[in-house]
Amino acid sequence: MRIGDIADGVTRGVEGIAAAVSETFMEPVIRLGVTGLSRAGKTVFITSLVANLMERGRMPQLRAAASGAISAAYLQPQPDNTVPRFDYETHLAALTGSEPHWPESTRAVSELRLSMKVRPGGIGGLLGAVTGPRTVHLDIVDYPGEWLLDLALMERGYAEWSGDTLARMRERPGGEAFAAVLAQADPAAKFEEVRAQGLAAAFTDALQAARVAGFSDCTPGRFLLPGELAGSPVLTFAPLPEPGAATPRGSLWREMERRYDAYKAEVVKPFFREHFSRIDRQVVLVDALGAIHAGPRAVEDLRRAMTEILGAFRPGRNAWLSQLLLGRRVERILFAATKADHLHHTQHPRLTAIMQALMRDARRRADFAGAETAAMAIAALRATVEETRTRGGESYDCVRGTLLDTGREAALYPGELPEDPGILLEAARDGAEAWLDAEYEVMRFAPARLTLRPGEGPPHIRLDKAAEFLLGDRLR
Ligand SMILES: Nc1nc2c(ncn2[C@@H]2O[C@H](COP(=O)(O)OP(=O)(O)OP(=O)(O)O)[C@@H](O)[C@H]2O)c(=O)[nH]1
Ligand SMILES: [Mg+2]
Repeated sequence: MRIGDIADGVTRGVEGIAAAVSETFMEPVIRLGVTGLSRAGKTVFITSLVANLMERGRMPQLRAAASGAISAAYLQPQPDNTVPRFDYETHLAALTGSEPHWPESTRAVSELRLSMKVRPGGIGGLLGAVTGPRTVHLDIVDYPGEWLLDLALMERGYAEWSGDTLARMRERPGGEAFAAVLAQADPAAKFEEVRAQGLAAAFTDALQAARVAGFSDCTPGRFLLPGELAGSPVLTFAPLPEPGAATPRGSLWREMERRYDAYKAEVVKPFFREHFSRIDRQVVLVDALGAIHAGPRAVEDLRRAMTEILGAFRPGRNAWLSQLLLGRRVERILFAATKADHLHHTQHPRLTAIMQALMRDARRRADFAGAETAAMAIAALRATVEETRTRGGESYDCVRGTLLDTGREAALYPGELPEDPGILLEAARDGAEAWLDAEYEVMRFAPARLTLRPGEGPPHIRLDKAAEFLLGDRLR
């Protein structure tokens, strides 16, 4: 075996030991991180992507699928033994069964391995004829975007974090209720567990209220998604106003500070070390339509969250992270606005333009260079069909689907996004309370009942284009 073979990662049809060795060491692996804030569409995205990579009839814009270079794709046991497996079969059954419904919300990191047989150059490709097909493993890792936003905590001590968080909460839903609980606590008084629990519970409620109202950055991330950490000291703290004088030992402030530091050391760090540091390609799913519906403040908050997320991928920004990554870095990052099937296709370019403007801004602010980035509008699972209706002599481009709340069919007009994304983003930046001259309806459709032909995955919008950006170069 020549060194060149190893470097190319090409598997040859050799037998015996050489084949076993190649299995372990030579088959290329792409580690694709899929993230987004809660309800952004991660589970639906992964399920539909995997289904559409296994049955590639609806993936013309993924070149390796269109050319026939991918000859087979199949699930295999994942490499990480202690990470929960992404429950593909259950999620697919939910989406494509006889009573289609959206999958359950997921609360933690999970992983799935899809292996693909790839013939370089596609069917009849000269290279493929020489080297034979090789196997490319795609390891998909689903993790909450909230965990990524926690990186901002690493650079801040408890006092600074408390100050920032209290200021931010004042302007958000839930902030007042928390302030009322806070008013009864004296940071310099002796620490009492019950008081700490009350504060943490009120703080969690406020984060939840902000999330429900469409705000993106509701960190610390595990307060919303505690999993098995629920009730533990690392999740039993809250921001406090800094006492003027030095805080005595054993005070509420001191213990809260200690728990905040423990959260960073024992929750945030392990995630970045064990999961984040190994990602090659990343898709960040964004419910941009949801934020637009929620109003200018939510859009401004989304913009800030995107900057923070991009900042996490910027090598060198954070000394601790740089040391962890040792020069490794994510090669491509896609920001995808999900649920584009809520809009008629005539409005898709506008949603894309909004995403691109948000991303440009995030790149500029995070002073980002390095990874290739792209922004687009997609729907991982198309739940609607398009319809143009006329009323009062005007025609409206609508989408039709089954309403989630009533189970009835309806054609809805979502409102019109502006042609110039600057109009939305400027109103957001200026702190406007509401959009001036437009309203955007939020829609909740149930997944449509499907009859899939052999060779076809579930219907989507531009999932193939997203896959081409994320994986295309590694499948040629
Ligand atoms: N119309 C439409 N709705 C979608 C699509 N993808 C997601 N949704 C909606 O968004 C909701 C959340 O999608 P999920 O994939 O569960 O989102 P998630 O990011 O995994 O959410 P958590 O696990 O709770 O963090 C779904 O229940 C759907 O209502 C899509 O492609 N089209
Ligand atoms: Mg999920």
